[in-house]
Amino acid sequence: MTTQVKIFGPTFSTFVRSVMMACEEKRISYEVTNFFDGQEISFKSDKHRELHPYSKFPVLLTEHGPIAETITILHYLDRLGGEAVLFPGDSFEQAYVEQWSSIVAIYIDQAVVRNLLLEFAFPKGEGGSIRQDKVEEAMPEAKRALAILSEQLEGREYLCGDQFTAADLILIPILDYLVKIPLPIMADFPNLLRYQENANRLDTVKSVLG
Ligand SMILES: N[C@@H](CCC(=O)N[C@@H](CS)C(=O)NCC(=O)O)C(=O)O
Repeated sequence: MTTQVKIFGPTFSTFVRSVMMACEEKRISYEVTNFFDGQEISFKSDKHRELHPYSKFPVLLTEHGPIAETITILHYLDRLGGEAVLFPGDSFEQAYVEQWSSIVAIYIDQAVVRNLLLEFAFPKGEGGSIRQDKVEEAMPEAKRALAILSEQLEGREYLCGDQFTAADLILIPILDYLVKIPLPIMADFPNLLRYQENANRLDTVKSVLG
């Protein structure tokens, strides 16, 4: 397989991981890089802003040019063809996957990643300590997010039914971090634990998250 796409962004980013897993699932060869047009791009630089107006990652670097925003990137990769389909089904079913992809990427990400996980990953307290007040502040919304996911997973193997979709690609890297923090926040949600354990057995997930 020759490299078809390059992914700009750090591999610790949940969204970068979603795009990496999408490439694995679709068997599209990829490379994660900090280079564009032979030039190293530093985060938040003018060049980064040219790739994404809000200097976010991932950005997919294609032979036609850069594409930003994870869900858009997943749609693009899906349209490249291949056996696995990230947005499967008829137009209603595809919209349902898109709906849950957005819910996870916007609301779940805010409540779980931005407000809670980032405090553990990049602690901003005195001497680099975790700010417990920020953690406590984040807990109610994080638990509400997990309750919403747990309810959606009732009677479903994957987020949108019995097929692995783009919505799962966005959710799984978030849960992977969540089970690793020293807080038993997932323990109250057996549906989520079951889902996360099953996800860990998938080759696509293993190849990126280990
Ligand atoms: N809506 C964007 C969100 C991307 C995003 O927030 N990425 C994070 C990394 S996981 C980021 O760029 N963080 C750096 C920052 O916000 O300054 C997408 O779906 O791709």
